Amino acid sequence: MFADYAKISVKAGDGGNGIISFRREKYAPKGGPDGGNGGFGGNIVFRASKDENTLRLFRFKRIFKAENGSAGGSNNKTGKSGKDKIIIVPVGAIVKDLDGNVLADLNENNQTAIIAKGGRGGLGNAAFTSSTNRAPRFAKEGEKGEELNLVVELKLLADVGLVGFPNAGKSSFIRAVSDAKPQIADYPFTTLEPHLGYVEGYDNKDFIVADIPGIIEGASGGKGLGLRFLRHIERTTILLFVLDITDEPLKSFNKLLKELESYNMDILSKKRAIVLNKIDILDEDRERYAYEFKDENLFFISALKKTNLNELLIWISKNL
Ligand SMILES: Nc1nc2c(ncn2[C@@H]2O[C@H](COP(=O)(O)OP(=O)(O)OP(=O)(O)O)[C@@H](O)[C@H]2O)c(=O)[nH]1
Ligand SMILES: [Mg+2]
Repeated sequence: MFADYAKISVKAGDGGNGIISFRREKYAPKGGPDGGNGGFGGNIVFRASKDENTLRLFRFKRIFKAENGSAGGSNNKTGKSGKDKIIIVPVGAIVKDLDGNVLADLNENNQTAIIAKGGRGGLGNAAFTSSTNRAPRFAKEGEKGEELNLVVELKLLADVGLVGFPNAGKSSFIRAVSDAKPQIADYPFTTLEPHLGYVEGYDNKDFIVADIPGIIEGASGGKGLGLRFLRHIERTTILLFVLDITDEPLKSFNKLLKELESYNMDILSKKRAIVLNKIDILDEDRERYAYEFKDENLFFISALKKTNLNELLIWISKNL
């Protein structure tokens, strides 16, 4: 399962019951009504956080409940409100009901949305006191909290998408420039699900980079992990082609273009840069590459050693 889609259930807290109570004081046997109201039930709240990258949380936990409100007390005491349940999701999460209606579209860091409302507390008998009924013997139950089944989707709201063959160093790059911590290893298809990294760009132009699984020749025909992850980068402004400089980058680039072309031509009209990675191993023939990639924006970096990253980040900030 890939963590960009999850079905969950939520239940907001019930309101606390109002209570029936009468003052009992020494020497005042017939005290007035003093039953307090119940407290509010807690809400189910979603909050977007740039520190969260996937919907992995929902893999093992599918049911979320907020706290119930407490019952009212004697002496006109209102019951304690139940605590909200805050569900933290990545920026770009969309919360829908099962009919597909969008309940929240969380596009910004720290944006919150109340998805299920806690029940109101019931009124205690004191609240029903009136000139005609000075000693009401009834109180109300708290309202039930809303209960919903939800679909949470992660629309990767990335500004920059990484494409490349497996092992080119896409995940290493996103690790080097952002706070994302995807796995890195020297075998293909280390990355099985998309990751987002939040990058502090230049001139306060922060941006989000999407690391997606590697693409291989034949991916458009279903080879490897196929091309389905490309939908996550369809809406990015910029594509970075991350190519291993030690492994015939021009050939790789042409193969990648072919695969992308068969997926969707529009993807090729995006602004893009060629990022030749692993210059710590091999850094020769820059002129040849400049010639081979002459119509492209070309960068030479080492994601591993964090070499020449600034220049690229500046270019991205300027081109967003
Ligand atoms: N020497 C060197 N090795 C690198 C560099 N960048 C990545 N690597 C290594 O290349 C291997 C693959 O790196 P990843 O970042 O996992 O590559 P990826 O493109 O995310 O690969 P997939 O997730 O499998 O598509 C790892 O062993 C990295 O340590 C680099 O700049 N220099
Ligand atoms: Mg990877």
